[in-house]
Amino acid sequence: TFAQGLKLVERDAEGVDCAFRADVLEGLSAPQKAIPARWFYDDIGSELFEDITRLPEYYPTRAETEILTDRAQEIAQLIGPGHAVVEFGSGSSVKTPLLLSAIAPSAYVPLDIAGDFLRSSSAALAAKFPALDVHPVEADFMRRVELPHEVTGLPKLGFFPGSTIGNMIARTATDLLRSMKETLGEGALLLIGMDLVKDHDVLIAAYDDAQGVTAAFNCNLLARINRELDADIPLDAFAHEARWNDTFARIEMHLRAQRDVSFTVSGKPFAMRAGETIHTENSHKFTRRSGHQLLAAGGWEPRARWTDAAGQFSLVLAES
Ligand code: AVI
Repeated sequence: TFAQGLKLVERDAEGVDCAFRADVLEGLSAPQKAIPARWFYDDIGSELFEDITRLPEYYPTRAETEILTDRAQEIAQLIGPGHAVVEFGSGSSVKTPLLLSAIAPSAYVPLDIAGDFLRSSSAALAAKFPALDVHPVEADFMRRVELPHEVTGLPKLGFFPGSTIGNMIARTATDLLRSMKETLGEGALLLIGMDLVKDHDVLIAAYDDAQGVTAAFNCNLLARINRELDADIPLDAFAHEARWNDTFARIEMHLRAQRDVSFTVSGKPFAMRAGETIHTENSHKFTRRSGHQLLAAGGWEPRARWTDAAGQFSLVLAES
């Protein structure tokens, strides 16, 4: 069965997402301009991200899918049947079915802020698993989320694949892991993807692909600001950039101004110098140790860990 999602995103009288506007205005006012990466994912951004996952250079999705395929039995044995699987994000058309077929859950609850994408991907999944109760919730999962009453009493498995945890700085990641624990309740399990530190050229290529899909994904953030926040940012004045930051063990994405540029967002004026950047994403890469330290800081104890054959990506099962 497929329940229509609950709507939990706060909008003003004109339908503007208040948190989006606040983050953009604050981020563009900082000395190093920066906008949180979660705002990439409107419907267009979510589709572009799906395209990224199919790129030859973007190894994480293939590596994680390989783990879920090759280790399905082992994973299922450790988790057991009958869980409510709570996915933090809309779910991928490949990874989610792999997990659901492996572990025979009772219910599936995807949480996401991109409402239309959430509803269409949930409907597709419900069609694939007709016996499964699917309860999508449109919500910002960075905060504690009230789960639908239908899954009360079921054991909970949080699923957070894709190394999305790597898109947060340590403090935010820790806060998220703690709110996941609150959302899921005592005794819950968490299956989480964590991308690994590796050769920098491999990393840079994964975030600056030859076809320019990642560039389009990055630039869509500016287009989204223009569409939703009454802004006039000249898109042709910005170029995509991916760089490795060794101090923080992360790939950074920026939008670099190609010339001096000025624009307004929601009536507020902004100016940028040629060469100045808007920092749009961090994608932290982990070692076994740094991954486990982060989980522990968020209140989760690692129980098992798998990597793909090439050792590019890890999937960790943790217990609260
Ligand atoms: C969703 N997240 C884990 C992706 C990543 O690899 O950090 C987002 C992404 N950004 C550029 N390419 C993919």
